[in-house]
Amino acid sequence: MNRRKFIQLTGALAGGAVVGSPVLLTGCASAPPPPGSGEVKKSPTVCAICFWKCAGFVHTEDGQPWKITGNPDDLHSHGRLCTRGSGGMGSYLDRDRLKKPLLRIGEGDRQTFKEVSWEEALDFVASRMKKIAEEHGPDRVAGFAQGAPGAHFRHLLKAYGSGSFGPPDYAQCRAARDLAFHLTYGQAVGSPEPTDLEHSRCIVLIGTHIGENLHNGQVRGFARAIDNQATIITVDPRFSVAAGKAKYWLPIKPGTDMALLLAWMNVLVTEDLYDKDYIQRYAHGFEELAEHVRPYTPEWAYLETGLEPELIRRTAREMAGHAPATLIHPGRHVAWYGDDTQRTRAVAILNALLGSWGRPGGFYMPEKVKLPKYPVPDYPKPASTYRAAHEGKYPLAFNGVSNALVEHSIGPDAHYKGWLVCECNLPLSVPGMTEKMQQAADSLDLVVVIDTMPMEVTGYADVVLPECTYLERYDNIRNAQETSPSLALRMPAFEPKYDSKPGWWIARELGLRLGLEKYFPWKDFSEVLDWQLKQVGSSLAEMQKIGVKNFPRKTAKYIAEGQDYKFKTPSGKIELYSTPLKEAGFDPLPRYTAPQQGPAGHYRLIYGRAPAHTFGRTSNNPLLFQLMPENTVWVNPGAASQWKLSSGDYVRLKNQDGVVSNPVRVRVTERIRPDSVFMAHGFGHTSKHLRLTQGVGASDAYLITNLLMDPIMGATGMRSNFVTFVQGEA
Ligand SMILES: Nc1nc2c(c(=O)[nH]1)N[C@H]1C(S)=C(S)[C@@H](COP(=O)(O)OP(=O)(O)OC[C@H]3O[C@@H](n4cnc5c(=O)[nH]c(N)nc54)[C@H](O)[C@@H]3O)O[C@H]1N2
Ligand SMILES: Nc1nc2c(c(=O)[nH]1)N[C@H]1C(S)=C(S)[C@@H](COP(=O)(O)OP(=O)(O)OC[C@H]3O[C@@H](n4cnc5c(=O)[nH]c(N)nc54)[C@H](O)[C@@H]3O)O[C@H]1N2
Ligand code: SF4
Ligand SMILES: [Mo]
Repeated sequence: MNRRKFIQLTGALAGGAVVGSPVLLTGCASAPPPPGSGEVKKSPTVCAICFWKCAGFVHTEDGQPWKITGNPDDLHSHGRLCTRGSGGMGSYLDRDRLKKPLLRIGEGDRQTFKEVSWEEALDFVASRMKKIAEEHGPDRVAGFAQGAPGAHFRHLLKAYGSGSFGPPDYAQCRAARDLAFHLTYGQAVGSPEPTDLEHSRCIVLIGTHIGENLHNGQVRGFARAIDNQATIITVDPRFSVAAGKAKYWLPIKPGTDMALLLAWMNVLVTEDLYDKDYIQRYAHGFEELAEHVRPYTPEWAYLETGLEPELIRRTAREMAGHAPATLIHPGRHVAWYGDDTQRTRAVAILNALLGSWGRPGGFYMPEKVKLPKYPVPDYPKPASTYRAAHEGKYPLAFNGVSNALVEHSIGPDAHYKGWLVCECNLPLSVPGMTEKMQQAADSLDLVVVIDTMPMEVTGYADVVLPECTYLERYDNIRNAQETSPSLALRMPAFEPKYDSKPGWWIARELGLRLGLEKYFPWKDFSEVLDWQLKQVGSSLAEMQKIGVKNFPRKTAKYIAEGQDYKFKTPSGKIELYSTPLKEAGFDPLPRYTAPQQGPAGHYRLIYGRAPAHTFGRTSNNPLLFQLMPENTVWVNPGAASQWKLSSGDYVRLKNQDGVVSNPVRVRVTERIRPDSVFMAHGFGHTSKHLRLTQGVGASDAYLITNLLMDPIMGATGMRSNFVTFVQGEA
């Protein structure tokens, strides 16, 4: 049964749906119960609605959902959850959740899913995995596994013998930035970003828009900086919410950011505005950099970026005036134009010129708790890793590029024979893969999807395993880098609904069936947590009460004035000039390449976050759906009048390769440049079983067919796609 037909889960399979439940339809799950009417309980959680992982409490009344609030001791949230986190109960209540394990069965030419027992589903997966291991080797199973559940399946796959992982939060998200900072400072930025926003005197946001992009700690730090009258400079072709708070909005011509960054460096160097002591003490390659940026004058940059030379000079001087408390934010979703490592290197270098790394108001030094791992044997060495899919490309990649892994799953001789997908909706989060996903699914011997919802990716599976939501399970302790070391516990507030199970349980059951019991020497994941917590003077019982435990710092938060500090780079210095890049055949200093232009009558497609949603994972959440049911396409008034479009009209978009979108509502606004259109990512779902959101709004993912790959590490640049309008029926 190799050719997989895409299966739309049908309503008939849903079973037990609470259609018309007042909680679902009115969102009154978050309304307080009448006082004193039931037993109120509160249990700690770590929010899983986005990757920021705020700690909070789930409040129940007589075991029924009431509300989720922030934990005041939590450094990620300082006690306040964002809109999405507060609406997290909707993920538990969603009537469209996956409810039972599903197995693909063929009936003649027709394929469908059959509800099966866990026993049958797990036996099936384990037997196929054994077969692949025997016939091809366990390294031929690739993992697309994200988030806290992903960690359980990465453990399983590593124990099995796989070394290929290609999660969308690598090549489609922040990996280029992390490599760039690692090359420059010997340290990746990581998450949460150690940006000392609240002490900043000047914050520069380049294509990152705190406020719509909601990560609680950052929003709070940003708000504090604004209260403290810090200068905000935003560089964005769109007038973002952050731009509304800014002293300077630089509506840059899309794709020319490198020109601006080089021109800023030019001003700092030629006007002697950089931090000389810092550079002399800590940096390597300043002479080469100074020489390199000489031709990149603001006058030169004007022709590329459309930004007045005087504005470029003035903003550079303002940044220098507040240094080192000036923060050029490193951004997060940086997979833009195929020069992403080099562009974020330019951001890293600019920060170095201002002396902001390791200084108050710039970047602080994060610290984690040294939490021992639960003892299990070493993993076997995989016979091949994700590099097999890179074909010698992307030499500095430190994880698999999802697109490359998909491509190497196509055809009878493909490297990969099986996929295990957990918490990744590949069709919407890995652009440019629509046809290739189907071709891969046609070729693979096994596709397992572990999800909470009947998202598009489930349509390619042989087996769908329904995970319970984060409110119904334990996961690994959150041990994230913060201003102070801090641990947080996620524990179940409810029994798993329907026939769903926690990820740790699913991974362990598969492990036992694969003969990997030595990697799972416990019965319940709470044993692992208790053991780990006891190594650092806490316990599961303590954490079940407090949720968050903060520890005193053991290392300094900042580099002291004049301190002899050794960076973890080959030279022990901040590498303005990068020898590792040169040795790998790349520019040791960042260079500018002009962006591709679109066909006539086309507009550059720009996308980004909306405050009420996380990607496509929340668009069917009944509580968040009410806040933002659909996305809109932002169109500049000039373009709108040319195409006779008004706000509220529905229009389809057609990209340079002829791909046509769902109808999407127009929003005519001066807040977008005339050469571009913008829409929020995460809409345009096609899975029929997402009853609220299916067919609502348009998907940027399907319109992104031209990918610009970063040759250094494989980031999939998505911002070189252009659309035109199709009116009427397309
Ligand atoms: N076109 C386009 N593509 C993008 C982006 C973009 O802006 N535009 N952004 C990129 C970025 S920055 C990122 S980080 C990635 C994100 O990529 P993804 O994380 O793949 O994006 P989501 O759409 O949120 O899909 C998450 C999937 O996990 C499932 N899920 C949610 N909670 C759980 C859980 O508790 N357990 C399990 N097992 N599954 C769960 C959801 O139902 C959904 O299927 O996308 C990248 N791709
Ligand atoms: N509400 C909400 N918050 C989130 C998420 C979410 O899904 N929802 N996801 C989280 C995740 S995983 C990530 S990675 C971050 C991503 O958050 P960000 O890093 O802020 O990335 P985007 O949301 O993609 O923002 C893109 C911005 O870049 C602008 N832009 C487009 N082209 C250009 C250009 O050529 N130059 C410049 N300078 N700007 C340009 C767009 O107009 C838009 O304002 O958000 C995080 N926070
Ligand atoms: S920022 Fe919002 S969605 Fe993300 S973890 Fe925190 S509360 Fe949850
Ligand atoms: Mo991301």
